[in-house]
Amino acid sequence: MKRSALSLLMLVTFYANAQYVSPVPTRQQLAWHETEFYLFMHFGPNTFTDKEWGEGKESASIFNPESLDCRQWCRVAKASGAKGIIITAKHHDGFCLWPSRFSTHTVRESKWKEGKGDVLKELSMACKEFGLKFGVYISPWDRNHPDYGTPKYNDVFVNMMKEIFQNYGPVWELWWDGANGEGPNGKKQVYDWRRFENTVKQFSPNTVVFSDIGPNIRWVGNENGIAGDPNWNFLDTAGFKRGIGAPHTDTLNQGNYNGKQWIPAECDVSIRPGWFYHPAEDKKIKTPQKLFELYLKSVGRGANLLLNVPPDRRGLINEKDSIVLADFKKLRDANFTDNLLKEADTYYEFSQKDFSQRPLLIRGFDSTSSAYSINMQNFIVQLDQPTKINCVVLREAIHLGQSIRRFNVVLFNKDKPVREIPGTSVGRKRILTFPTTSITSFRVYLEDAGGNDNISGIAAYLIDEKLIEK
Ligand code: FUL
Repeated sequence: MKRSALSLLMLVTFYANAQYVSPVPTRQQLAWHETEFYLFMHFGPNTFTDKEWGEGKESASIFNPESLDCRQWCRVAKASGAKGIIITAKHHDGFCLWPSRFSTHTVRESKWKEGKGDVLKELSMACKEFGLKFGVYISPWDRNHPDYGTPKYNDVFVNMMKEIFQNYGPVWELWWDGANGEGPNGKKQVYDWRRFENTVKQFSPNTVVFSDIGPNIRWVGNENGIAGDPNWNFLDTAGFKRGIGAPHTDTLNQGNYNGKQWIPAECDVSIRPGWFYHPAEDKKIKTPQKLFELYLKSVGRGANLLLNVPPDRRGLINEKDSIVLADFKKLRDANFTDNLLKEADTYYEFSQKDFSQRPLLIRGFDSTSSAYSINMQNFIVQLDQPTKINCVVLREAIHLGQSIRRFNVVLFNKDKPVREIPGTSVGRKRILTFPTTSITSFRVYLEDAGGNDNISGIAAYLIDEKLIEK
């Protein structure tokens, strides 16, 4: 490339970056960010056949969770600190957990409660009672419905969504699975996504919609519960589709650095190897420590954690899972309750010599709401006495966008810098862990953010060293 062309390219790139204005979340997305951690529940005929992907030919009569108790699910969810439950109302096998008028493969055709049962009704009511958000997974792929593979199926799917919104709403999050295989007639469906999106807008405008590419929440690109580092809340969706045709998994994992739409990542992962309950996996449940690690790699990178805990054949969350969930909660409480900065003072860097000036900000982390922020470039946190820490949590005021592109946290003991923790994205929450270090102060340098560094919270902890990756 000629020199002049290269300089022009550099100029254009510089200009494009300089001009970049971060998109901002909608009110619904902002509220979604605050939910942080919630449960996924895969439940249906697969629970009884020991399959992961039912074929759609299973007899409806096998669905018979004799002790089903959605209030027990909610109790377990509450005790784990989860903020909501997303239920597989219809998985790929097409079986509906509600008596849909648009299918003949539903709870109504099952043995359960002599065909009078309705899981969506019981769960939506229990969620209301327990103050949990109610979310619905509905698979567009349907291996049972006779209309699948024809334009008529798009009507069916729209009608099913309407039924759900009208009979069980409010639906907080709607989950569209990207898998798209053949139906009973051997054909794949051509989905009318625009119509599906319009149906949500019209009948449930506050619902946030998840899929590979949003429109409101994106898949994180893996099913391991791990967000990218960095993790940008932006995605460019133009030219991409759901399923095959979605952006590269790395892009979903990290987002687009200069993306045009605010489409944050949700990390879905199962507490067991499979998504549905299988008795043989009772011994393969993730440990509370493993879940804590995933929490650091999802929520700790500014994403949300959607943890699948599948009800068993009785229709209950298995004791083995609920014990692990309660212990996971205990780990989060034990390690993130004692913010060591409560008594610390925080200063703008330029005010460091002027300690008579009133300290500026943030003593607590969670005490500062996300609606509050201060435009703060580099700053200093001064502790009263030497303190051991191995974790710093930063929070960006994302209602104003995501503008921090690079940061460095420098730990000091007296005047000596003892450790640097460089990083990139912050977003809603950034949890940084490092070997235990005794400090008297630390500085946070926010770089490359065009002067819009809106830190809205900061905290430091001494967490159990066994929970920190070496
Ligand atoms: C995938 C599905 O094929 C799995 O069965 C599961 O529901 C997972 C959450 O999404 O696409």
